Amino acid sequence: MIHSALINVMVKAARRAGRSLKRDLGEIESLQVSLKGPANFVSAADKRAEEMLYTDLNKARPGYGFLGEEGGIRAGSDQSHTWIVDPLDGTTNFLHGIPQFAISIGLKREDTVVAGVIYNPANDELYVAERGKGCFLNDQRLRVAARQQLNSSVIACGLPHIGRGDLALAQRELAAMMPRVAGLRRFGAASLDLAGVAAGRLDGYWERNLQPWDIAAGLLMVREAGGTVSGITGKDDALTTGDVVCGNEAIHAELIKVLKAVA
Ligand code: 2AM
Ligand code: CA
Repeated sequence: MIHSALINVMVKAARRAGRSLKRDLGEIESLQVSLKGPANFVSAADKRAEEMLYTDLNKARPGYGFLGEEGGIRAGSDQSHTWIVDPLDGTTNFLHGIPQFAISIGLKREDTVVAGVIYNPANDELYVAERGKGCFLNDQRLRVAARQQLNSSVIACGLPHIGRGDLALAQRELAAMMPRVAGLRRFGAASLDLAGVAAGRLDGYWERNLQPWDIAAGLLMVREAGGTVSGITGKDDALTTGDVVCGNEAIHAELIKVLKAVA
């Protein structure tokens, strides 16, 4: 599979930062003895990965802006292009040595995400998507699942983090969803949940209160794999609201129906 020069740049950056995270993951277990140790270590690993990504992406495309989870926005001379980067999505998993975390890189041109790369260095799964050119997992073209009914679907979700979000709302959503689906999952890395929907492993996914770096690349992936993505009200505003619902057209519509009824 031959990708564009742009995708090659993104993949190379993701793989280099991924090697760094993978080395750091190996260190985590030896740090578990001290309570504060691992959290500080992870935060350093996270920052190190972001700096690597900034260095590589900036070198390849000087002038593009850069929005990263750790460093915030770094404006570039080119106002129309911005990298949207999460150097470590699924931090809690990483901290616990659970191999469900990823680097997520999106590229926004004007108001549209035009390219995305999501890389899980723990299992070497690499997802790439380019607007109008499809979505791929390790060079295999992806298509969202075809299941039409919730009762045969596996649906992933996100839950409010401690001290944040609307706990009562999340409880109503879970109570409404549980009896309607074949299986409900909570994996803890939004980028990989979106990639999982693109890959047809998950039939659908919803989560609230996410940040652009969690979802920029993944939203494009679901669309390029033929899926439907929106905010929880059904409007095309997931990237700006941080609330996401996705699946194939039918499952997306079913999820919206259930979520709206308890909102
Ligand atoms: P992170 O690991 O990069 O922080 C899981 O529900 C998703 O929410 C992950 O993609 C995670 O990204 C994000 N997340 C984790 N902790 C969060 C917090 N305190 N507030 C908002 N988002 C969070
Ligand atoms: Ca994240």
